[in-house]
Amino acid sequence: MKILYLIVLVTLLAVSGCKKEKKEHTDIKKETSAENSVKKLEINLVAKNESDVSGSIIFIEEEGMVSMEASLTGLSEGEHAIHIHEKSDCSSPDGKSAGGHWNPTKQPHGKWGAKEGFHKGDIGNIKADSEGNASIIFATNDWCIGCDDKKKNIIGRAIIVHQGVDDFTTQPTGAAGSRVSCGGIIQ
Ligand SMILES: [Cu+2]
Ligand SMILES: [Zn+2]
Repeated sequence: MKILYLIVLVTLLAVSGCKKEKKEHTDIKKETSAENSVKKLEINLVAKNESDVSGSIIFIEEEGMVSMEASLTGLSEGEHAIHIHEKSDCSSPDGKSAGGHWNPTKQPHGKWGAKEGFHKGDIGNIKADSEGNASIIFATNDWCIGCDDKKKNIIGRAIIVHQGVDDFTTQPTGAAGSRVSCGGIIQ
């Protein structure tokens, strides 16, 4: 009997051994680089209030920082306010369809970074040369491109460029005058 048991045992081991060999190894490590992906968004600005001001802006989000690189043409020489406004609606001829300054944190209007407060859309002023060209590079970790934080997400807002200069004190607009260019921040 002992011998029979031994034969059965050896046979069972041999069969299970064969099965194990046939089993494929699928535990290859999966790459998890998706979380570190770079988000990029390019928008175009269109002229408003019968101006000639147009341009393009590239937003890039990388490792929690959003950078904005804007280049504009058709401006009058000198400084012009540039803000993020509430709505990505540039349909009205005066650009007022974009609403007021984007201000999700209910702060007073001001200069970016001011301790008295500032809107999340208070980018500031850009300076146009004698040819009417202007460019600006701006970066902040207070924005995001399409995240769940409503106080940071710039998607659904608009970039507005004004004829006048932002004085950083007049509430709630900075007394920047009419809107000469508008671009919806949409994907
Ligand atoms: Cu504005
Ligand atoms: Zn403002």
